[in-house]
Amino acid sequence: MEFILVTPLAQPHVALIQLNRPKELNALNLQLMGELRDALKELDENDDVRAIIITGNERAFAAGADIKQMAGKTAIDMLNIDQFSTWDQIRKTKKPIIAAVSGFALGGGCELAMTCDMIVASETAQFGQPEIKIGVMPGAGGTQRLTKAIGKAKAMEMVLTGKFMSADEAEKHGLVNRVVPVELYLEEAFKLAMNVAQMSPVAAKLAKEAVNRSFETNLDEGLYFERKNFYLCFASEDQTEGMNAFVEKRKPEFKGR
Ligand code: CO8
Repeated sequence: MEFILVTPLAQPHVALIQLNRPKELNALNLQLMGELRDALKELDENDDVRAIIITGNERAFAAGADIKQMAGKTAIDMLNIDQFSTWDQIRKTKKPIIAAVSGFALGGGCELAMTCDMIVASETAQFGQPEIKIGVMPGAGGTQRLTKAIGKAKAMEMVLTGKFMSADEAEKHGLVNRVVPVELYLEEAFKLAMNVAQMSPVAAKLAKEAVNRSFETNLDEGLYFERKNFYLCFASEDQTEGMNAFVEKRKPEFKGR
């Protein structure tokens, strides 16, 4: 891996992926995205990993797709490169993913953070979809996920003017889970990830799938989907363990089975 650093067990059951093109503010070139896809697939298949953190560095989570790599491309080049199949695979990661964001999360960087399940932000984080300033528009989910997260008016303003949103504003509008001082954002992301990692991995996967389904379906279908996943939990040893532990007034030991 050239552009990302992967630590499968940075903490018990928690993996860390760091985007690592600091000079380019972690601009997401095709190779980086391919590496990220491959790393997530591996971590998804690793039974010891129950939650994943994606981070950048203090200055930038990621300043977007690599503009230099895209600049000379034609529509047909873009079609043939088909970079969004990589994004689709990332989206299908079953384990919970937390974005730990400091500094710039712009364009594809903001879209990557929103592809994660939760966002912990440093107070220096800035979110934006500034593609309009370079003559294009969001292409990796920005118009959809940002609108669902913060509502039409705010999303429209960001997408049409390229205006950034501060961490505090992002928290106020429901884009991020919490904002902490810059020296604590990674620690806070680990706290959240370790909290998730203590739960049943089976239930976590099924619950993530059900929450995400709410973006793609109507209430009736969503409730039906939720119910099926709820029933499926009862096929797991974790359900027996979790409920027995409650009755016996002890801490459950989930095995992910
Ligand atoms: N692509 C390539 N290089 C970048 C990018 C980028 N997105 N962002 C920054 N860099 C490079 C700069 O070119 C510069 O390199 P060099 O030193 O070689 O000139 C280096 O990073 C440092 O950047 P700056 O000197 O510009 O740093 P500043 O602190 O002055 O400014 C900004 C920081 C405001 C973040 C500024 O760099 C900027 O505006 N960057 C571009 C932001 C942007 O427009 N992002 C959207 C890109 S388009 C997009 O994301 C489409 C998504 C849909 C497809 C997703 C597929 C992955």
